[in-house]
Amino acid sequence: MDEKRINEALEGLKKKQKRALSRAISIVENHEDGMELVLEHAYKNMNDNALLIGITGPGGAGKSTSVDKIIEEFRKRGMKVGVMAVDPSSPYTGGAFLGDRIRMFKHSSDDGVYIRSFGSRGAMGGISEGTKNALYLFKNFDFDVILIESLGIGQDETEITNFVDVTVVTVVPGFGDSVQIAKAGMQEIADIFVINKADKPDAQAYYNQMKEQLLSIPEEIRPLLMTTIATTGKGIPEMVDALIDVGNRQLGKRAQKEAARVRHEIRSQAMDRIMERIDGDVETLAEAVLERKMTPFRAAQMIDEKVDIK
Ligand SMILES: Nc1nc2c(ncn2[C@@H]2O[C@H](COP(=O)(O)OP(=O)(O)OP(=O)(O)O)[C@@H](O)[C@H]2O)c(=O)[nH]1
Ligand SMILES: [Mg+2]
Repeated sequence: MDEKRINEALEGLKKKQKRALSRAISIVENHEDGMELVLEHAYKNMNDNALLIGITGPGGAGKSTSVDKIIEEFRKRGMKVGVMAVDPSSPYTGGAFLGDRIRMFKHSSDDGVYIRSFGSRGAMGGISEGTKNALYLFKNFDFDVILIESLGIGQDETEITNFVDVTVVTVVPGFGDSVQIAKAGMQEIADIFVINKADKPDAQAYYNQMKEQLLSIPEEIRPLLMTTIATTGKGIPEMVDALIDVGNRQLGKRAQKEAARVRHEIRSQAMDRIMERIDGDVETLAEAVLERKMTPFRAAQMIDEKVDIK
């Protein structure tokens, strides 16, 4: 283990140095030696000061462009911003990566902003283990806001909602009709719906349709509906007002949400480990089941017995 590297990272984290944050994230993301030490430190020293905002939505909706403008708006208000950009792994949106770099460069001279891109590593647009762990690291710093951009449209793909106080779903005019949006479960995860690219000609019609659709949701849990033109920044100050407003209202739900999430996280990580252990047996048993030599029920029982022994 490169103890020097680990110790430097830990010392740097204590002093809240951005360089140490970058290094610690790399250690955790790449599963380098010492990862557990870094994680342990990060988890124990997390603070709950930052408002956590998730920005999700389909590819190309303008999430990164919006995040860029949102950063500026928070900075105007004197707030420190951390950004986690979870890159979509789809080759069709490969261009976004360069975009992120250019944006990063723009804010790189500002000490109140820290931006880091993450590969989603095939996690179905969901949030990878490395990204989750990086969030613990971000929470060791003194950000007032942490923004997490991730690709996703449905409930399955937007696990991120479990980690944030406010979830924004960014859509664009023409992105599906209201039925498709309802089917994707987007209304359930969104605290705020943002129709970006409001400069498009069909934006008003799309807004009206969405507004109507949202009326079917009880008012207490109905997501806000807003429009923005991220490229010009139109609607961004209003969006930031709403983020702060909704965020403050959601703070009371944090403890309950965290308890549910921690249970889910332990379960899902344990599941992954168990899955890895039983994969070979599943293969072998599947053959026996396919040859009608055994029921799937019995196969599962056998695996259960085996896992039990260890
Ligand atoms: N006309 C118009 N174009 C926009 C607007 N916002 C963003 N765009 C453009 O849409 C394209 C995609 O923007 P991004 O911000 O990269 O979108 P994204 O949602 O982050 O995309 P992924 O990260 O690939 O999922 C870019 O060419 C932007 O310039 C807008 O309000 N109006
Ligand atoms: Mg993007």
